[in-house]
Amino acid sequence: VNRKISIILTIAMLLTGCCGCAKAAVSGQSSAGASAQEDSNAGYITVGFCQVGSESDWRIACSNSYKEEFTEVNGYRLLFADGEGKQENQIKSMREFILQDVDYILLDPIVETGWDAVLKEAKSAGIPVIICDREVKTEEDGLYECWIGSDFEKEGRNAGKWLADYLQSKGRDQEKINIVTIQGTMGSSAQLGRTKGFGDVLKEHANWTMLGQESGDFTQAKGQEVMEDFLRKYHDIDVVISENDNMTFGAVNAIQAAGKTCGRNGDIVIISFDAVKTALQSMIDGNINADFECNPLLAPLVEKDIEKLQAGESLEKVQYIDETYFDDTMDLKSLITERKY
Ligand code: GYE
Repeated sequence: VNRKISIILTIAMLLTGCCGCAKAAVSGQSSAGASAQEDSNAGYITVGFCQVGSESDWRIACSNSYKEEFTEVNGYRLLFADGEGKQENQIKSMREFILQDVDYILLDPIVETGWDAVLKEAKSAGIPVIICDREVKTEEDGLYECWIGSDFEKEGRNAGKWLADYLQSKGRDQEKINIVTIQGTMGSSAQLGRTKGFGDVLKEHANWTMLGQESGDFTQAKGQEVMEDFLRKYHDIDVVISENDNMTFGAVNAIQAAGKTCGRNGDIVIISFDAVKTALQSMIDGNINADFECNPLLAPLVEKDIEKLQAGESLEKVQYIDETYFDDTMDLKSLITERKY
């Protein structure tokens, strides 16, 4: 059976590979095809967006933000490429966008490294690239116009500071505190920054111990598995740092299934990141103690940057967006009704 499946997969891969080549050949060589495409795009700004995937509520809100902003009514044609969590898919769609000669490429990079070659290709094709949400680390400067997103390290630091204040308010600041971290996708800016920021505060507290750090890849299912593993290995967990809300939902399930409690008045303190509506509702329900906001509604800001580039203006190379945090001492009910994500 396995052999049959692998034959089918190989055939499927060959077929998709061939379709990819055929498509590339059409948009790259057939001048008739290219000009037909240009005509249909006339008057619109074409934007190719390389999205990470659909791993979390945050990500869905982020994708919707682009689909709502880059509409024909607003003067855009949006080409949306879902990377399905794989950098190679994102690189492939960037190359397709280059061949299609889009006006702009927007890249939300899954991980920070490995982009130099394709960014150079976009640059030599004269296509400006805007990096959004997660960051890239390139060997050379000037391979993209700007980066716009969250200060992940600050989010992690703020989570650490919040924990210190919280423990103090409970008279537990001298107690031995055991912590575990469910990390996001390894090598992504959101994981690197949040781990580093919290880790810096951890170093300042000799009575805090990091028992374990494992990746739950930003999904609920994997977050749950990682938490189950932690609960098997460690019997005295005081705090869970979960690097996004969906992994937190999984962690809460695992904790409850193990017969333990978490959140307000619970055995385990839960600190999360993103602060999507469902997580704030879970905080109201008493399962999460604090949540550090990460704003997914980036598209309107990216659109402003494109307007500036269109007008020949220059951009700030690094653009942070404002963010806050929520904890279970706040009145969240009214906030939830107004919140867009
Ligand atoms: O925290 C997580 C998502 O890159 C900030 O990716 C984003 C992160 C977000 O899957 O939920």
